[in-house]
Amino acid sequence: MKKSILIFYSLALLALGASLHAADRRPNILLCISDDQSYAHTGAAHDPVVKTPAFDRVAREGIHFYHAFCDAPTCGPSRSAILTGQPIWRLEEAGNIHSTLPAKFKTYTGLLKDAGYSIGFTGKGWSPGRLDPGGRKTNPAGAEFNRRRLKPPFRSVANRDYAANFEDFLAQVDKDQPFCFWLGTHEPHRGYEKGAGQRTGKDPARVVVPQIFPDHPVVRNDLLDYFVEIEHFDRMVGRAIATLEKRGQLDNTIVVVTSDHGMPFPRAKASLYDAGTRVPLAIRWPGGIKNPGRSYGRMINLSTLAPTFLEAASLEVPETMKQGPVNFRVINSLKAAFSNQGRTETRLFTDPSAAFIAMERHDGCRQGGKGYPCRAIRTHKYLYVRNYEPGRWPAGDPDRRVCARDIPFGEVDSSPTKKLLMDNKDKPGFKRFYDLAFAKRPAEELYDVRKDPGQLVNVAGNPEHAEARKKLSARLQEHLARTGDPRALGQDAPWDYYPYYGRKVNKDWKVDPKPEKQP
Ligand SMILES: [Ca+2]
Repeated sequence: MKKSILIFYSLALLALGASLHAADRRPNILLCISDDQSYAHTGAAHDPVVKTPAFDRVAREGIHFYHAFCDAPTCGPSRSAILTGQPIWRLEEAGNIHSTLPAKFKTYTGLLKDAGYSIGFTGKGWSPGRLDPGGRKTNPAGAEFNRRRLKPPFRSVANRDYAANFEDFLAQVDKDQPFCFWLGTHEPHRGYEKGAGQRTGKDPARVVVPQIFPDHPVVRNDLLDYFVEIEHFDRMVGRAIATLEKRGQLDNTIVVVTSDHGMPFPRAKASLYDAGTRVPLAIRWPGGIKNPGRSYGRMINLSTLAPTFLEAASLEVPETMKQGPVNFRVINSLKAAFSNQGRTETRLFTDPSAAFIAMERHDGCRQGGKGYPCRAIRTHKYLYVRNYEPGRWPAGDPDRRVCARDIPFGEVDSSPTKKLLMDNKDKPGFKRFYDLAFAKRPAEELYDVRKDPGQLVNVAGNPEHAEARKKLSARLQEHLARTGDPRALGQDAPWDYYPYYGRKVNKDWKVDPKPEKQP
C-alpha cells in the first residue's frame, strides 16, 4: 500500500515537474522599438555612417527582414496595429493619431498576461493619445517601468534609462514566469540637438542623401543629428541584450528590433512612400528560428508580430488577428519565415507577397479636423497608392491657422530639412523637392520601384504600366474589402470626425461634427 502511494506521489511530482518544465519553455519576448527610423538606417542595411552593432547582431544571429513595413506611418496607429495584430482600418478611433485604443480590441500583451506572462514597458509604449476614452486604465504595452534616469548624451534625448528600467522589470518577474517587455525609446523622434552628429565626429561627406532631398549641407547635417539618436536607441538594445545574456535568458527570448515607422523628414513619416513606411526589422530566437543568420525578403507588415508572439507562446490566435472572411481565416504570422530556409534574392521579383499600408488623420492640420485618407499596396515591383481625398493637402494645409499646432504643412515635423525646402521653394534645385514633399497628389500613384527606388516619378498614367495599375488597384480593393475597410466597402468612414486629443496652439481649431445624413 505504502509503496503504491509512494509511486503515485512520484508520478504526480514527475507530472508537475513536466508541466513546470513546459511552462519554462515558453519563450520570453523583448520588443525593442525605436520612434521614427527608416529601414535604410542600420549597419545591417549597409548605411556607411550610422553604427548599430546591436541591431546588426540580432540580424546576424537571427533573421534580417528587409521588406518589413509599418501598417501606418504615424506613431499611435502603427503601435495600435502592432499591439492588436490588425490593420488600422479595423481599429476605429485607433486609426487616428492623438486618439485612443478602444478596450474591445484585444492585444497580444493582454492575451499573454492572461496566460501568465509578466508584461511591462519602458519609454514610449502605446502613444500618443488618451487611454481613458477607450476604456483602458493602463498602457496596453504593459506595466510602466520608467523610474531610472540617465544624463542624456544630447540635449534632445530623453533622460530615461530604458535599459536600466528593463532590469527593474526583470527583477520583479517571478522565477519560472515568462515575460514580455516593450522597450520603446523616444529616439530618433524629433527634435534633435543641432550639430550633434558632426560634433561627435561624424563626417557629413559620407552621408547617403535619400533621393527625395536636395544634396545640401543642411540635409546632410540633419541626417547626422538623426543618426546619433538611432545610435542611442541601439546602445539601449545592446545593454538589454547583455542583461539577458548575463542572466542566461537570451536564448529563450524572442528579441525583436524595429521601429514604429520611417524617418521624421518631408515625404517620409506620415506618407505612404518607403521612407515613411519601410522599417528595420531583425528577430533573434535560437529556440524557434531555423537556420539563423539569413535574411528574408518577402513583404510583411508589423501587424504580423502579434499573432507570431501568440503562436510562439502556444496560445490560440483570436479571430480578429486573422485575415479573410469567417470560416476562411488565415493566421498571418512569421511562423513560416522562422521555419523555412528563406528565399533567395533572385526569386524576389516573382514573389507575389505584398504589404498594405494606410493612413487617416495623422495630425490636426486641416480645417475641421480632416485627415488625408489613403491606402497602399507595396509589392517587389511596385508601390501603388490610392488617395481618397486628392483635393486635400497631403502634408497638411500650408495655412498654419488651420493647423491645431500652428504649423504650415503640419503633417511634417518641423526640421532644418523642411525649413530648407520651404525657404527656397522657388529656386531651381529646390522646387522639385518642395513639390514632392508638399504639393497635392493625384487620386492614384504608381511607382516602378525597380527603376525608381526613390519613388519620385508617378507612372500611374503611363500606358506601359496600365496593366499593372489595374491589377494592383483591384488587388488593393479586394484586400481592403475582405478585411472590412469601411472606405473600400462604401460605408461611412468615421475618422474625420473622431475627437483629437493632441496639443492645440490655435485654440479655436476643432473637429467638425459629422454632417447629418441626407434622407
Ligand atoms: Ca513615431
